[in-house]
Amino acid sequence: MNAHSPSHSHQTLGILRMSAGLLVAIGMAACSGPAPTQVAVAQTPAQITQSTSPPVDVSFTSWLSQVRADAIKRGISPATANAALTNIAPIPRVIELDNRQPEFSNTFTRYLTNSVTEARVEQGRALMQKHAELLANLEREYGVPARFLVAFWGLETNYGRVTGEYPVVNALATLAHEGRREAFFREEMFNALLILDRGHISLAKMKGSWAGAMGQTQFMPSTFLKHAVDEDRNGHIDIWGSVPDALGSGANYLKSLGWDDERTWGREVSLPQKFDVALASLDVDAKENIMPLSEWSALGVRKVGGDLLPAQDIQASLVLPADIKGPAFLVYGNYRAILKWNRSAFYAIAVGHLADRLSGGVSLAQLGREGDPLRREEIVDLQTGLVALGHMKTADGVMGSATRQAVRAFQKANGLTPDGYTDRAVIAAVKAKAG
Ligand SMILES: [Ca+2]
Repeated sequence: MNAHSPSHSHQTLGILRMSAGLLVAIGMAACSGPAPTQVAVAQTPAQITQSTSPPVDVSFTSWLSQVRADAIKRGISPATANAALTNIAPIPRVIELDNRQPEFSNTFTRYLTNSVTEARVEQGRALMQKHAELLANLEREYGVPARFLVAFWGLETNYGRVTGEYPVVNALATLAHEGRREAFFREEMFNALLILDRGHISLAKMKGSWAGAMGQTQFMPSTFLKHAVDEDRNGHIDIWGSVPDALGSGANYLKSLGWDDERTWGREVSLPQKFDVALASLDVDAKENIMPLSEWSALGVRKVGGDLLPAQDIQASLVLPADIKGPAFLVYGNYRAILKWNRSAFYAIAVGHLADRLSGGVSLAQLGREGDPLRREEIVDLQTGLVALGHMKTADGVMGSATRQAVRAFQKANGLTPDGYTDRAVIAAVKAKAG
């Protein structure tokens, strides 16, 4: 399971993100177009503080005293448990965000344009210079190149600028009490208490996203406990305020996810005129048709611009995040390491592409026009038709792997290009066929 997005992301190709930085990045984009409702507008601390003094919620209060007792039984000091779990109330905004269903699907072009901006590239390059020594040490110590560490940093929190303003224990208590995923959030809440107990951060400074992702790397408390490191060796792991601790923790985490320092993440490629588009992976993990670069070469896949692919023994799969006319990527093992950080193809490509840009790479060649985001009802319509035609089992309104596979099956059965991509023409064709 993804280390910091506890829900939704297992099915989506980049729709929901709970980390503070990306939500704001998407939020800014929403100003210029139809506003996707998955946008979480950042709250000011004042709004959040206000929401913690509502009428007393009896069920929450009695639940909380039980949780407090459990925490102490589990070895959390009474002082920490009492300070963190007394006089708090559910945060209504957190429940609202947790229950929110996206009204629109995101499009790759929109996502990439908003997450890899020129400003972000420039700031990232400047920060690579500023922290050159630290980054070189981290690369030596953990085997993760500077450009990737800085790319994660940029996408998660806009380089530490937007780390979330929700009090983490309170937010996690809200989600655990709400009950949809109680076991997960309850455990994360205990983990957060353990971090407080160990003195890494004060209760007042333990802030994060509404779902409990913390600090400049947006680690969930469990990820913090397993992978965060005291890189500046001052006795505290401070992924909120210490850049060495934040980036060192990110590097240590990526190392644990199997980062291969001999390789990059993948590359944009160009496909030949005649190409079996069904070779593209539709599952989120990009594990279909993994083949050596030499085989992709033999099929006519080239670097953007027409040069031959590197003559190296690299296993790669093909990802088409938009339709067949959009950009194509051959992705390697590190792409899947990025997916373990956040299981979203859009995110993984954005990290890889931002890393490339930070080290002087050019913009994507085939980014193309920005497609229209699909409304949730349109996705449900499509799925209802696909269910009727026997291509999928249930209509859930989420554009995930199952839907893409079903679309591909429909396309194949009807002589259409099987890229698994949904646009309004495909929806119309499915509806016409399903009657
Ligand atoms: Ca430290």
